[in-house]
Amino acid sequence: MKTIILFCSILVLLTINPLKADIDSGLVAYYPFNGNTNDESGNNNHGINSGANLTSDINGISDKAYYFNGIDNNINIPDLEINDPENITLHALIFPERFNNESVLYYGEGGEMQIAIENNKVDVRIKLSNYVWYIASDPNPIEQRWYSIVGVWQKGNSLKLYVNGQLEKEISVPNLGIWSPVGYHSYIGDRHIIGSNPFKGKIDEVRTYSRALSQNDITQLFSLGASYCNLSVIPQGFYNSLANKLYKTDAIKVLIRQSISPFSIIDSSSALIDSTNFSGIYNFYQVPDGMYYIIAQHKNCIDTWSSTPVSIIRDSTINYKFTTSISQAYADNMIQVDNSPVRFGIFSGDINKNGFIDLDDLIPVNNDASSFTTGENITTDLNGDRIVDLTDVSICYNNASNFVAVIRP
Ligand SMILES: [Ca+2]
Ligand SMILES: [Ca+2]
Ligand SMILES: [Ca+2]
Ligand SMILES: [Ca+2]
Repeated sequence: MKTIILFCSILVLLTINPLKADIDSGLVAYYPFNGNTNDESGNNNHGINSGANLTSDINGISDKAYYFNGIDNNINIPDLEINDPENITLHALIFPERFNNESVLYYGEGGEMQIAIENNKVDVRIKLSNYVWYIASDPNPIEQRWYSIVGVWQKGNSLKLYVNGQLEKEISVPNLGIWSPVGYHSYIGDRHIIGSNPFKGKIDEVRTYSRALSQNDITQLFSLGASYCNLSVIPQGFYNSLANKLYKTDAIKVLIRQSISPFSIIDSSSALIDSTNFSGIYNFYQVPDGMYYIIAQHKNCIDTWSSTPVSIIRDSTINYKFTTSISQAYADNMIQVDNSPVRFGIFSGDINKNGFIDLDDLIPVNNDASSFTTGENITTDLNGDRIVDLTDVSICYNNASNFVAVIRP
């Protein structure tokens, strides 16, 4: 018996440890900000703090991240040497409060590479030996909330930017080494010219690597300490009951709300819903283990609450399908969109998002149909076929006739 237990323990160790080893391999410096600016990679690249204050982290735990005032705060790393750099990865968790000319993380010893925010967009940039900066910038604007940002440079290959675990931008780079300044220091929250690009907001979990992290590694980094939701939902109008799939994919936002009055919003996350299995993967960082309502939000649908509170636990995944049964929605507030297979959708037609589908929604749909409005992502295009016409009017009219509205606890 003892042998079996020992064998099982070894098996468990073998299966858990490789995961951890992956995201630690090639680590040059790691600042988890556990109450100080120490490098916990074992390489003694400790940071010197100039004015940044300890603050709460992504999980709301005090003194586990640093706040930078956007004027003169920074953390200086005097000797952050990445030897023989041909592959570099920079990572940080950030909560920006300002969106222009911010330097999140500046690697400046033996080269210049940076995570920055400029013109409302986060980017990773690198200066190569031809003195040219190469910049991979997120196409989407950044907002005032937590993000996981990863920049990966592979010499002669690519510069990639990952936001919240997803590859958002990739550019190709010439086969040149990184520009090598002498005597530059590295900084968290600014650049080597102090005060030139001070960051305003929170920074945490800073990591630098002497290797190019894979998508798999980056998914793991993004997942540390999060809880996940695999949610399936169908926006009524988008469903094609002949093809048994959506006309097009679209973004669904998920809100996590307290299970008791006043049902405060604890966290939210957006993802694209797959057009054939109707599911999206959501990560939540700010949700303590417990029971919560899950709310599906779409740009022109009725917000739909889960039938009951659902258990959410850190480092685990919950699966929730609004699509399989009408009773998955609070007060059965959905509509059947297919008989074969049986599927349910959230009501389409709340154009002004006030919680009711009525004449105030029908009028703009009707107006856009009269003027033959076409294009991507039009709010009045209820079935997502890029044209506003009678089909959209009839979806809205039917739901308005039935006085469809948000039903919630
Ligand atoms: Ca931390
Ligand atoms: Ca069907
Ligand atoms: Ca409305
Ligand atoms: Ca349409």
